Amino acid sequence: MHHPEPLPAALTALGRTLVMGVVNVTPDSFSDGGRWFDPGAAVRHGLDLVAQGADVVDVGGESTRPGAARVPVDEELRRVLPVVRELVAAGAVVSIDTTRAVVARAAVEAGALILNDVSGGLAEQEMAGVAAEWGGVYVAMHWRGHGDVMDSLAHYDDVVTQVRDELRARLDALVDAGVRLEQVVLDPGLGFAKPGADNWPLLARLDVLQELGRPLLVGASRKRFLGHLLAGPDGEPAPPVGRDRATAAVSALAAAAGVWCVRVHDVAGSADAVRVAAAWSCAREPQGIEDGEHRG
Ligand code: PMM
Repeated sequence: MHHPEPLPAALTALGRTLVMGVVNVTPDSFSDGGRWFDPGAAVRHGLDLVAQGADVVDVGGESTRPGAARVPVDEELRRVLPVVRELVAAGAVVSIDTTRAVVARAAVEAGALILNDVSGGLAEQEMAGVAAEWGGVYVAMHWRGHGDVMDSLAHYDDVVTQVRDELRARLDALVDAGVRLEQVVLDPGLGFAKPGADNWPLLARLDVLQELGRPLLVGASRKRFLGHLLAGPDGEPAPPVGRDRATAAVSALAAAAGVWCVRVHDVAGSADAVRVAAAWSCAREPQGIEDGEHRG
């Protein structure tokens, strides 16, 4: 396998939280179900997200929504590979959202620079081997099981310390399998085996997850807990697209807490939010303002 380009300096030197825009090449995602299922539409959408300020485009071919059934591997490959290839050719920094080693390998061969595994290597043992051999950025998310069972696995005594400890166990297992610590980005896995209020302590105590010493990615975008927060007087959760402003607010707060990246569907609001957070923290160190991209 070829070794990855490092992330472009233009990304690593930004001095702010990155924004990852989501392109779900699926007919059934909970948040944007079916809108980008056609490869041409998916590529156009990815490029739109870049134009709106996405630093990275995350391409996924399998819905992870609660209750979702698995997609056959051939179908997942058929969905994502043309989209990854075209976005890479157009100059986008592409991340591949998959739990499958075969898909991960094909996508990085096609030029993806980030491997985003919502199972953190638990779904397929071979994934760690692919990440290790390849050597690029590997996002390991907190996960307890696939979409069909995950809500039944949502039992916590203390969600923050348990997620931290389960992520630490993943980190150790990945390193044992040959992945370098410096490759790994960790993610609390909001909404995954966490249907409701358990998501808030995770956001409020990102510092506890930061104890693990790795950069964090946060994916709150359009998730159920935001729908519940914004429920109308009848108690009906706000619909997924009605959660975008709240998502941008989470992005601002997560950026202020120092996360490496936020993963969102609606990029424009979060692109502004991470810039606000950067200018805010930069103003604590006056000399930083002179050099930052957020001058003025
Ligand atoms: N959430 C979804 C999918 N992939 N990847 C990471 N790293 N973190 C997340 O929170 C995450 C993810 C949920 O599915 P969606 O694409 O339908 O929002």
